[in-house]
Amino acid sequence: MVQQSISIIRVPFGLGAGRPGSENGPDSMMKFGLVKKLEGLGYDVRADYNIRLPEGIKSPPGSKMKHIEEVLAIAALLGEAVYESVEDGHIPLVLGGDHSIAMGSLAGLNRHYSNMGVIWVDAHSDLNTELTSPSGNMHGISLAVGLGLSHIKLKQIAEGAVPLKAENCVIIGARDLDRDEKAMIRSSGMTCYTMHEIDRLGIEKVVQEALRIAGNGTDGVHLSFDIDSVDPIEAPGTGTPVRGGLSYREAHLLLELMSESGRITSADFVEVNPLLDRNNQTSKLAVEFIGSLFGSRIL
Ligand code: NNH
Ligand code: MN
Ligand code: MN
Ligand code: MN
Repeated sequence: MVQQSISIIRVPFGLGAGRPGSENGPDSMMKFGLVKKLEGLGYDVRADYNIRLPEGIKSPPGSKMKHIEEVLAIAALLGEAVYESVEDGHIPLVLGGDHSIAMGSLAGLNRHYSNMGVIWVDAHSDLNTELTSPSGNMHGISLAVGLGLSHIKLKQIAEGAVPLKAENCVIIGARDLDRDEKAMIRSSGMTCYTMHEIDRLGIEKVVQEALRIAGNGTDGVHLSFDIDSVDPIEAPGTGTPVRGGLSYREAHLLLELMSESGRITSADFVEVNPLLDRNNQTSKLAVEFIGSLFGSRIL
């Protein structure tokens, strides 16, 4: 991290997911000491953004993608907030909410950075489109929107935003991909480190490669961290848990290596669902992991 001030942007929105609860993620992470943790690491922390759905926005019933109007309205507001905070010289830290909100982060950041890399840490690839989505849930299409593969374009969320370059996008932790998503990964030219590659190469090598790919010729690297990347044994409080995920130690090291690299310029932490959690362990884990990203060390 190059800058010293963090702007926490809360997005209590969960309509992009298939089950309710992730809208309580931001409050829960705040409640378990996020601000104190970041201040303890020496950052100046502002938490003045709370992105809420304006009155009267409601998708017509029966549309294939559920709550599309709500998702796009939130994304536009979040895009503004992210853009403003990064222009003001702060590091945007976006707390979800379900992963559909990443469309807003990507669109807003795109107005500031001319060529941004993205590291997407997730059990899923979020590369469906309105044509391929098996669920109709908007959180399953957000990376496709970022890459310009959907009918929904970043520029309709934030004026002037351009699609990400696939060659600077990396997925880490994938283990539940839909058929059309697999085809999308192959044809787009992006890099995807599945759990299989992590098992074989080791997380350290994977993260170093990811940072190199996302950082190659880019002027910023956004980390979009879906908590369902972590094994459900450690992170049960999430809407679409998939076994065989990142261990506590792997996720921890991944975030420490990102911190050490100094390359990460913004981040999302999404899909924490307090309603599905056990003893708030997932919220507490997310706070701890955010600490690792921002430089918390054992010694
Ligand atoms: N691929 C599935 C879909 O499109 C699941 C997506 N769910 C997620 N993504 N949690 O991270 O609905
Ligand atoms: Mn996701
Ligand atoms: Mn996921
Ligand atoms: Mn460590």
